[in-house]
Amino acid sequence: MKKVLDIKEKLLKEDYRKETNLADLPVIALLDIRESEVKSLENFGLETIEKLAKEWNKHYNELSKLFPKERIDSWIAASKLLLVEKTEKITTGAKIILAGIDNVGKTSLSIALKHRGAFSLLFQKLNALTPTRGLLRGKLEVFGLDIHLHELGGQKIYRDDYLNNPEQYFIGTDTIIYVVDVQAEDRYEESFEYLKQIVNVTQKLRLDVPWTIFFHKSDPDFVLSEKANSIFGSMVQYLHSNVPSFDPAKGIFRTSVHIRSSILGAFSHIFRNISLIQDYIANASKQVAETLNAEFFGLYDFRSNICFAQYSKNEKLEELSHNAYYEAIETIANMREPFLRIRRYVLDDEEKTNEIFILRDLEFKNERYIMALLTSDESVARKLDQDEIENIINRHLEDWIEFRSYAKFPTAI
Ligand SMILES: Nc1nc2c(ncn2[C@@H]2O[C@H](COP(=O)(O)OP(=O)(O)OP(=O)(O)O)[C@@H](O)[C@H]2O)c(=O)[nH]1
Ligand SMILES: [Mg+2]
Repeated sequence: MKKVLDIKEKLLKEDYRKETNLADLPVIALLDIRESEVKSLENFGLETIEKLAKEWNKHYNELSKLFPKERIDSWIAASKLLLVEKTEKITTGAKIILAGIDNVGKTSLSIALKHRGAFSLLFQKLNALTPTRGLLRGKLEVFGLDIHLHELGGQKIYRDDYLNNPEQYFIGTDTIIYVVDVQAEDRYEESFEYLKQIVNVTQKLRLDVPWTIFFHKSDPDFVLSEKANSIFGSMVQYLHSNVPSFDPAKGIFRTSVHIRSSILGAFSHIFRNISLIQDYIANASKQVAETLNAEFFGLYDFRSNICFAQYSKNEKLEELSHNAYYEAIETIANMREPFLRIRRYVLDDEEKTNEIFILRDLEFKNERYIMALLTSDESVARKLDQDEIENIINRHLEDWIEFRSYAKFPTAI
């Protein structure tokens, strides 16, 4: 019972919170929606919570021409959450496809993401890799939501099968990651060709899901040639013109197994992107950061390392924090024991800011998370012994942690 009241408070304007028939409420009842926006939804026949929750996908493309997708997604998520008790099966988890020609580093990416322990051990694993034979399924659990990672082994003998029987591989996917090896100059053309072929089959399946492209093996000392720049530019342009939900501003990542934060950052971004309650979580994370006077706040899933809730003042601090997170969990010998790590950094900015990085484990509702904070406020670091931090996070994120398994809903095709 409590749950429903919480949802109403979080999602509905005050006047509507006492209503019991949530399905028939007009969309204006949603907390974060304006009258002009409601008019447009009505024009598409999405005038009630139920209609919005169930029929949004018919009008998503037109709507996204009128409003930022983040706003539309948050209305959809809100309306679905409001129907939670009425819907039989809400969560099915999410499916991510990892594609690209052979040897670009797909298997390495998923291993690096999940790796715990010494960095040198990671390279032992990666050096011993053999080509993936056909489809390789992996499962990550992120905030109680199952993420199915489907890796399509990239050798030519397997590719034809995906292209000839795409429905067996692509149906039901929530997002596609295409991996390119920036160091394999002699294979750029082949990589581009395969990208076009996959775009083509997904179009035939009318699968309009977000795409991400990883320019992988962007090792620290690697410099892109002119040829690389030009052909990668064409790939991005191609995706932009042919995949409506590819966003060049958000969908491109340079990754390398030598820069752990690049992988963690990219996967965390993708995960947050397919989660329909991302806006709420981003907001709540920002509030936590503000309350704690922190420049970065992140809540990492204990098992997958994915940073589900995050606020960062800028990208540089995000990178610093993700790197510090990996560095720390590599040295924590016994993850079962409670732990607290504090490290100081002097930032390379004009003021040479002193930042304190704090990492500790937290438990909410019997699940374990790892929290990272970056702050220049000494008093925050000193307050750590108390349960102050846990309380603050609890206050802002509790409901979303509780609703975490509703983060993704089956999207009808
Ligand atoms: N320099 C560098 N090498 C990498 C990186 N990531 C992976 N590799 C190497 O690239 C090679 C191929 O990696 P895999 O992960 O097996 O490639 P794959 O895409 O899974 O290949 P298939 O399974 O055949 O499709 C391995 O020798 C890795 O060590 C990286 O970021 N930088
Ligand atoms: Mg592989």
